[in-house]
Amino acid sequence: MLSDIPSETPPENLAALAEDHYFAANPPPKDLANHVALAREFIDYHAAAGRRLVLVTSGGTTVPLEKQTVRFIDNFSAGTRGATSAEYFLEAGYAVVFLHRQFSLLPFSRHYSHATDCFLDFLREGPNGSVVARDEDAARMLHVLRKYRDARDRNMLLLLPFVSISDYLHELRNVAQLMRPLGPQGLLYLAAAVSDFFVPPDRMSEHKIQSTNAVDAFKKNNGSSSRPANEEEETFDNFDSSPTVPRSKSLIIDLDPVPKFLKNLVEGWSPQGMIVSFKLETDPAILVHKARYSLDRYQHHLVIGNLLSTRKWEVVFVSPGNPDRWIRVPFRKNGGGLADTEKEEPVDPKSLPEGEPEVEIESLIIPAVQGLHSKYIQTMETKGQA
Ligand code: PAZ
Repeated sequence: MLSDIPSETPPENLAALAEDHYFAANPPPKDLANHVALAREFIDYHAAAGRRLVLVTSGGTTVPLEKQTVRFIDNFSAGTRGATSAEYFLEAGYAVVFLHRQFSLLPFSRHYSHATDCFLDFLREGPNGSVVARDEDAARMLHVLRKYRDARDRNMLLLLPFVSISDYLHELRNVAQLMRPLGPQGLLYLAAAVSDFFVPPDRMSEHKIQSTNAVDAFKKNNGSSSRPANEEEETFDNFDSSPTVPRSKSLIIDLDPVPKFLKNLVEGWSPQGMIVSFKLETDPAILVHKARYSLDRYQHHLVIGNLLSTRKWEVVFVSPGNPDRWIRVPFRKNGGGLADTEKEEPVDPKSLPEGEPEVEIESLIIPAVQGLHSKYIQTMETKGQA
């Protein structure tokens, strides 16, 4: 537990101690060794080719409530940002490690895996019992298929799934450390929606949390009956006169904060790679402030701020020594006129047109990140650190 760390510990040792405590207490995912082997081979292959490589994290992390997990806390992220960004990074020539929430959106297949875009809707029966793409969808599907095949055939994309917050952190730490030989050619693009709270293992129930007191009575009676030994006991629901209706329990969940490992990532796991984090907020008034605060606190290279309601329309780049830079897809306002894409404050969500933007904002974000990455590599080379 973090509370075990002695209070007199010097601040510079706190991050390392918190890391040791967390990773010792929270077991790694069962596939970690396999994922590490795959990632090592992939990274070494691209490092030997002198290619840029990006780790894209994507999707939400779960917070299990039980060790044998039946219930967990989750968040909204479908992995759209991560899966879409991965495609544009591939287009820009990067090799991509795609660390994603299991069953969230994947590069390429994302075009056909949504409930609204079921792949079956794009198919029709062809001649002699065959199945072919519908004529109106064939050209686009062929375009996506070619890009997918190219990425696969040239070994440019490695998919690594995670589920829980601790799986994610174990995977992130290992992959980031494996990226060290890439030096500044390595880019970490952290778009996953990572939980800020979790149930520490020493407070986590082994078995499914019970919703009634029936099992307590059963255990008290040494397994002979679920009825209370004494009818006076408050084991049964007092709104029901029948003594066979167990009392329903309320559930109070006490969550600890997840340690912030961005400092460890920047200073220890991947000290030469360029690190881009995302900051999600819902209140436009605090977005830029929170992004700037994160940058100052962790001393990394870029924070991309976005608001839940407008994240497909605009983001803000916050980086050291630069003015905030808003990146926006061009759009016509609800009222009709073309919106000011240069505006230096969040758009009013009410002014946005209905539905999805015509341009994917990642097609603007990735070239901008690539430009900053080029500058970063140059600076590191000048400093003699590449
Ligand atoms: O997965 P998605 O496309 O629906 O959402 C993307 C996002 C909002 C999770 C991402 O852009 C982001 O902000 N990630 C970091 C979230 C955070 O502050 O932890």
